[in-house]
Amino acid sequence: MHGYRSDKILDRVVPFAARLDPVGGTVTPQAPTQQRHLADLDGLFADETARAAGAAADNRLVYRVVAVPIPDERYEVPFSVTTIEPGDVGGELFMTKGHVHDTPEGEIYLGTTGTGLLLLHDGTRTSWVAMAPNVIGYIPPGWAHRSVNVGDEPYGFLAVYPGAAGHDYDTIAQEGIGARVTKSPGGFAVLDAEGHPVPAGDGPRP
Ligand code: M6P
Ligand code: ZN
Repeated sequence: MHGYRSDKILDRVVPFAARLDPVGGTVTPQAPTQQRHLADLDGLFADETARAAGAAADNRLVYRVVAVPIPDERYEVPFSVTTIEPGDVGGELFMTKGHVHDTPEGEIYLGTTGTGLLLLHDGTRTSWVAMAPNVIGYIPPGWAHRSVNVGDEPYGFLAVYPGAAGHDYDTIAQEGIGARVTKSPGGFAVLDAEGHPVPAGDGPRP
């Protein structure tokens, strides 16, 4: 029995309900939308020449993140909807930058539109899970994660994560995330650095 807490730090956000618009890829109320165009994604795709050419030509939007106004702070549980457009750079499918959490917190994704793939890497092992509306993807503590649109429509998902998690982009930028996802005749291929297919995750292993 601990009783109620009156710490000011626990009083940053009052109770509220948010509304998810899966088709529009939004949550309301919302903080300013974060957009990532080709020009913002220097070094992300293997074919940097194709990325730079695309940025100079039409600078397409690759993905955007609409978040509720909950701060990324300890004890809070922020959530957001990310929408990745269909497309590719030199055959490599549109994806998020991807990140590792600064503190090893887990995260939950719920697919809302289209089809995607959640790619995960823990520094040694690489795995991925197929995402679609109503599929819940689990990111275990310590696993880097990146999302990829493997379909012809926008791929959207709701993400829920501990506010203290933080976003480390440097580790993936320097060491990669174990695989790249490319267009293939059968749809898509998940290939490691040697060009070998990476098998999908086979379910929970508690
Ligand atoms: C999800 C969450 C966010 C993340 C966003 C975009 O909504 O995981 O925390 O910021 O995807 O991914 P990234 O930060 O890797 O660009
Ligand atoms: Zn995360």
